[in-house]
Amino acid sequence: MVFFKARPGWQSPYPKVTPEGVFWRRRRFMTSLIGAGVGLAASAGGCRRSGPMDADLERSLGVPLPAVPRHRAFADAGREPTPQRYASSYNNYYEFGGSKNIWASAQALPTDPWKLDVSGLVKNPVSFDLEDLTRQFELEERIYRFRCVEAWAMVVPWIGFPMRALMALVEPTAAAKYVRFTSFYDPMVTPGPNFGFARNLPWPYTEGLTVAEMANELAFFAVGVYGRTLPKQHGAPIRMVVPWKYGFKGAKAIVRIEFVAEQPATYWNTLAPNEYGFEANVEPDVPHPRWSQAKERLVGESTALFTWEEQPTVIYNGYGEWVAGLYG
Ligand SMILES: Nc1nc2c(c(=O)[nH]1)N[C@H]1C(S)=C(S)[C@@H](COP(=O)(O)O)O[C@H]1N2
Ligand SMILES: [Mo]
Repeated sequence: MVFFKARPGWQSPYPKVTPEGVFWRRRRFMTSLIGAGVGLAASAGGCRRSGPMDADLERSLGVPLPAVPRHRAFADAGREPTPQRYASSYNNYYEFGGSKNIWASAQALPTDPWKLDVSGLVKNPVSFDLEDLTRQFELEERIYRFRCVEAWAMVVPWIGFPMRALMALVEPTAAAKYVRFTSFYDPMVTPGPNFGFARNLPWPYTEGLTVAEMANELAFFAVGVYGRTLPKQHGAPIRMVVPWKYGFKGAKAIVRIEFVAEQPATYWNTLAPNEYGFEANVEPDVPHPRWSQAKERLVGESTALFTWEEQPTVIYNGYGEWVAGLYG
């Protein structure tokens, strides 16, 4: 096993912390008062599995990928990878609803054929299909920590390629300062929590990085996970992974990447700018306006039993060695 240089707070147990995501819960509650009947009980905690994987869940997982090399620096996240039956059945994917239990409905996402357009301030705009992506970029595995802004966390063995490999191909011009990523959206397929207040959500889901962040060694595009192609609930066929930032920065099912001069509007930042900043780095000392970020709860067996295992949150999610220089 490869161990990193000691990073503060990689381990050690911790006591109880606040529950998550009141933003949505509060609104679901209000909707229920209006009598919209949206399956509240089911959405509050998501459907947990403690035993072997459910057959339907297993069918939702992708197809096995050929073995790929594991990136040496990211072979060990200091915690065990989260068992897939938990990671792939506890998701955030608001296009398919406001609960964590969207893995079955996400199977409606049409991923074949898929086109990813890269355009804007680049020398070589390009339109990829899925085969292009897996042919043109060397795939590797990286085991990354993952931290949602709602304070749940996991460890995920992604398969994909560094974002900067794509940048090298399209060659952003000097005028490019930001990058805007757009997720698949078709209201016929991805209705989202499409009721009441939620009719005016700023779809499609978009996210953004600075060009410097995208060029960082850590920034990654995942096309697989747990040795297989990406399941739809994780954002098939290609999603962003930026492990030093809160999970919402990692847009799923990317259809468009645009290099631009100004900071782009993004989904959560548009919806609630005081709660979801554009930068959104993991920072234990900067509380969300409605909860502390000092601790995080690990998804796993304990999720099933509703006795979340808690750990201290680490600055930049433990990846300061790579990214602290971006924010000096
Ligand atoms: N298109 C899209 N991307 C998204 C989301 C979403 O609702 N739609 N949710 C984000 C949030 S809040 C989190 S925590 C992660 C969850 O990723 P996972 O379900 O693969 O664990 O996806 C992010 N990417
Ligand atoms: Mo999240």
